[in-house]
Amino acid sequence: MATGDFYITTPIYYVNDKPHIGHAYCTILADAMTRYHALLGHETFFLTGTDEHGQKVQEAAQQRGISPQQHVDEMHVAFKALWPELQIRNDDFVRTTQQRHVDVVRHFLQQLYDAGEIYADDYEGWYSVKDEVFLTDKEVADGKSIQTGAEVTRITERNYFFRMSKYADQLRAHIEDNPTFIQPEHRANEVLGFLDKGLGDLCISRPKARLSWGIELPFDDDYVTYVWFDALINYISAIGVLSEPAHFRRWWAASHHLIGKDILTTHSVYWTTMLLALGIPLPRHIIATGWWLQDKQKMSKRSGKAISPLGMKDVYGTDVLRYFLLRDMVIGLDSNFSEEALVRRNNADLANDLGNLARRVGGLVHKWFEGRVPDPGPPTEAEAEIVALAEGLVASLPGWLRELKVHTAIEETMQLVRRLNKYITETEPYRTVKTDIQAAGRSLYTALEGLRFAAWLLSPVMPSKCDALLQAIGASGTIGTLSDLSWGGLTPGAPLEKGAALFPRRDAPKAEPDSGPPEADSKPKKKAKTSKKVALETPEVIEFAEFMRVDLRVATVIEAVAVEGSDRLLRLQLDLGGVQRQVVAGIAKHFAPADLIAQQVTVAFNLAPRKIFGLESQGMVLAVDTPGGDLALLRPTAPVAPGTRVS
Ligand code: ME8
Repeated sequence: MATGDFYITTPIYYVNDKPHIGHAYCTILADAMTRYHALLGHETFFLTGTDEHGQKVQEAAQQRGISPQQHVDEMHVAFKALWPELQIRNDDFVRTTQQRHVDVVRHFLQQLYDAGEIYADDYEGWYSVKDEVFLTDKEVADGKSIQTGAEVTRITERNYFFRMSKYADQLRAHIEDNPTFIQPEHRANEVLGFLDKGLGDLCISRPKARLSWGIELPFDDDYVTYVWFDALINYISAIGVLSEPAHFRRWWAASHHLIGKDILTTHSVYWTTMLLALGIPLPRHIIATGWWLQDKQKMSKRSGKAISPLGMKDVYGTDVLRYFLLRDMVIGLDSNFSEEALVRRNNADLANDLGNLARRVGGLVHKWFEGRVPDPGPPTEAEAEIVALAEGLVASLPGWLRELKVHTAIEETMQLVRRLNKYITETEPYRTVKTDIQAAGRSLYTALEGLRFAAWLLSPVMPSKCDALLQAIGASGTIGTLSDLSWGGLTPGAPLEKGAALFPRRDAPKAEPDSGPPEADSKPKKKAKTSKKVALETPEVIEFAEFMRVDLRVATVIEAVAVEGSDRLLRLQLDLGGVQRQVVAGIAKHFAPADLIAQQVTVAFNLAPRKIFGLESQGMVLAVDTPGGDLALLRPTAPVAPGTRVS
C-alpha cells in the first residue's frame, strides 16, 4: 500500500427504519478519521451505504403494504440525505440493491460453488428471525439467543453451506500474527475465544418460499443468498473488485472497517473466511466501537430509545453534536448519551474555553489594533512554551490516530486552548496595551496563532465552526495538510472578521425524559458527585475577579435544630461577628445538632436567600463528601474571629 492511503468503511445500515444516533456516531467517526488522515496529507476514500435485502427489510415493507423495492428506494434517502447535514463527506454510497453490487455477489457465489466451497445439505436447527442468524444448541437458552435475547425457532430445511470451518486455523494465525488487525485488542481475544469453541460451516442461503427479498443464487433459483453474505461484499464491490482491479487493489490494501461491537463476529469471522476462500487479502484493520447507551441500554431503533440525531443537530448545531460524540466516546468503550452531558461539554469546552478565548482576543484586537492581526515582534520565553505546545500537538497527531485516540487528540488540543486563556490572563494585554503596545500585540498574536493551530486540529471534528473561527482570527485560505501548518503563518495586518459568538452557552436541559421520578434524598447527592467528576476533567475556568465575587466567611454555629418534617435538614443560626445569619443545611444525617454548637464553619455569605422547607436560608455551609459516604465540614484549622473573610 502507498503509506499515505486510507480507506474507511462504515457498516451499511439496514433500511427497515430511520437513521438513529448509533448510525450517526459511526458515520461521524469515520468522517472525522478521514478528515484527520487528509490533514496528515494522506489520500482518503470513505465508503458508507445501506443494507437493503433480508427478512427485516421484507417485513418492514410488508407492514407498510408496499413492495420491498419501493420501501428501500424511499428509506435509503433518509440516510443519504442525513449525511451532508451532519457534514459527512463520503466518497461513495453503496446500496446492496445496485446492479454493480448484485453482479459481484453473484460472481463470487458462483466462484465458490464451482470451487466446491459451497455445498447443499439439510439443516436442522435454531433460527433467529430478528438477528437473521442460525444458532447452535450452545447459543440458545429458553427459546432465546443467549447473545442477543432474540427469540429463536426450530427449523429444518435444505440449504447451501459455505465451508467456513476449513479456514478457522488460517484465520486464527492471521489474528495472532497481526496484533492490530482487530482493534481494540480485547475484541481480538473475543474472536479467538469464539474460534476456540469450534467453527462450523455457514448457511448462506434462504429458500425463496420463506424469504424472497435477496440476491438469487446463480446456481439455484429457488434460493436467495443470506443477507450477511450479500452485505459484507459491499466493501469490495463498491471499490470495483471486478470492474476496476487497480483501483480496488490500491484502496483495499489500506482498508479500515469501522463497525459496532454487535457485528464483530460477522466481520471478523464470516467476512474474513469468505475472503480467504476467495483468495482475496484480508482487510488491514477491523475496528469495533462501543455503544452509546441510555439507561444502560444500547440506543437503537429496536429498543425504541433512539434520540433523533437530527433533533440534537437542530437544537445545538451539527458541530456541537459531532464534538460531543467524538470527545465523550473512547473508541471501543461504551458511553452514556444524554442531552445534559452534551450541554455540559458545550458550555465547558466550547463556550467557556474555545469561544471565550476567541471572543476575548478578537475583542481586544478590534478595540486596540483596528481589527487587524498585530505584529508579534520578537518572542519571549512565554511564547516559546506555547509554540512548543502547539507544535507538539501536530507531531503527536499521527500516533493518536494510529492508536484510535480521537478523544485524546481533541482533549490535548483543548489543553492548548486552556493554556492560551491562562497566558492571556498572565500577560494581561488589556492592561499592557496602555503602556507597552508591542507586548500587547505579541500576546494577542500568540493567542491568535494558537487559535489557528486549534482550528486546524479541531477541523475534522467541527468543520464549519473551525472555518468560522479561522475567519474570526484573520486567517485566510482553507485548511490544507499539516505540513503547511507552521508557527507564524498569520500575517500581521490581516483583518479579523466580526461575527456572532461562535459557541453560545446553553441552558441545562429540563429533567431528562427517561430519568424517572426524583428520589428525595439520594438523587441530588448522586448528581452532585457526577458533576464534580466531570468538572475535574474540564474545569470551567473563571477569572480571579469572578472568583472574588463569592464572599466566603468563617462563622460560629450558635444554634442548631432539626427542621420539622425533614430528616435531612438542620436550621443553623450562625454568628459572623455581630451579624447573625440563618442557614438551612442538608447535613442532618451526618451531624447531631448538639455537636455543632460552637463549631466554626465556612459559609458562602453573599448567596441570594432561598426558601428551603418554608424557611429562609441566607447562605450555604461548605462541606465535602468523604470516601466512606460521610460528610466533613470545611473550616479553618485554627480558630479565627467569626466573620473573617476567606481569601
Ligand atoms: O447491523 N451506539 O445494520 P444496523 C453506537 N446492516 N453505535 C451503534 C448503536 C449505538 N447505540 N446502535 C447502532 C447492521 N450502532 C448491518 C450491517 S455491514 C456489512 C452490515 C451502529 O442498521 C454500530 O456501528 O443495525 C452498528 O454496528 C451499526 O450501527 C448497525 O447498524
